[in-house]
Amino acid sequence: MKLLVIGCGQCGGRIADEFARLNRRARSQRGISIITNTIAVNTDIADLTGLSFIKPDFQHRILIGGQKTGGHGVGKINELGAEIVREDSDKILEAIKTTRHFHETDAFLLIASAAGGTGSGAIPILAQYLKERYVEKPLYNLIVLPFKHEEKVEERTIYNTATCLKSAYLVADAIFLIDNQRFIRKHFSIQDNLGKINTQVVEPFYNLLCAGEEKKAKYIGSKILDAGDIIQTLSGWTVIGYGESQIPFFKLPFGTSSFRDKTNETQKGSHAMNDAINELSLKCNPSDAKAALYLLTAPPEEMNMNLITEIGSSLKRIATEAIIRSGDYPREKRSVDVTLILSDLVNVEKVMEYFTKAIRYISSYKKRWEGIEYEHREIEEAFRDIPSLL
Ligand SMILES: Nc1nc2c(ncn2[C@@H]2O[C@H](COP(=O)(O)OP(=O)(O)OP(=O)(O)O)[C@@H](O)[C@H]2O)c(=O)[nH]1
Ligand SMILES: [Mg+2]
Repeated sequence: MKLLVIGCGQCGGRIADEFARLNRRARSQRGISIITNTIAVNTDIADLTGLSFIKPDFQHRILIGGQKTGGHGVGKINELGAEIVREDSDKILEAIKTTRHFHETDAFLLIASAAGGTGSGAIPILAQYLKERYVEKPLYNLIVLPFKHEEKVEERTIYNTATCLKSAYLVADAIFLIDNQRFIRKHFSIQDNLGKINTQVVEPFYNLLCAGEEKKAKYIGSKILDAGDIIQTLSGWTVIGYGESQIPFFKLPFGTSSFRDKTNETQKGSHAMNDAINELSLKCNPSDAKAALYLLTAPPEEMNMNLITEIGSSLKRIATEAIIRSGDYPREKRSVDVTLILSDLVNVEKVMEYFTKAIRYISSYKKRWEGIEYEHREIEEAFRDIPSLL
């Protein structure tokens, strides 16, 4: 599957940059291309300059709202992010149109954080413009949810997140939800953490996108997972995860023939599946998914029906309501890997929490504002009654 990737704002741009890196890796390791173009859009010139893999020209690193923000971002006001992208959308649409292999694009992937200003405001507006213009092309969002500590200290965090999620849901075909908090590793600085989180966020997409683009016969599975399967699966709130089970380097020559080894073999599969479930990009209940997809990647000699069946049934046991699609991708590597997508989630607790908290925030904000207006009126009245010396 080939994506056209657009990152909005700082977080969106950096994750898009990781996708550009992934594409390079696919080209150099596997000789295939999984991305038709990667673009970063931002109101902040420094953020655009700091990227590494996205081409460093104005068609790929697009500065918007230059006059309004002086190139320094919108300071967490996502309404301003939305307004700026409305005014400057021509630049972005033009860059998309001139993509060299645009016709090969299977879907758009737009990326942003929900809590910031630029990306949070820009993503739904841009999605809407693209949907109107390219009616037939699936359009997905990848939205990063804030860390817990940000929800506590910054008032706009909840409000931005809720408005971004609602607006994105109204336009995008599916939304990958990524919870920053799930990826926190202690002992790393924030900057280190962000870089590592971004790498982990894109990793599950590697095999998933490569599988259907593979050209060499020996890497083509018995059940190919291609763009059609992915597009049929993706809808509404979606999470993604990746798990692996290492294979020991040295195996006894008659290893796989005994009963015990056969059991170990299938256990490797369910171990990788459990790992993928534990590593899902947002905590959710698998039984809330109406669609699911898994891709098994393993060395050709490890790939067999036992393994595939075991993985399928371990998913069916927990994603009880889901239509499950699957594929296998034989690669030379010393591990059994599972990429997992749960989609069309009917209930996402975390999203509901944001909506509830945002409603509370809006009503308390209104009350506070009415209070301030009242006090302001009193001051103005008193001010009028004081004699002036002028
Ligand atoms: N995973 C991840 N999260 C990030 C990254 N950079 C920022 N964030 C998160 O994104 C949110 C802040 O949004 P930004 O993307 O910085 O904001 P922006 O879209 O550039 O908007 P403004 O700076 O307000 O104009 C916070 O929740 C951060 O924790 C990143 O590189 N990776
Ligand atoms: Mg910014």
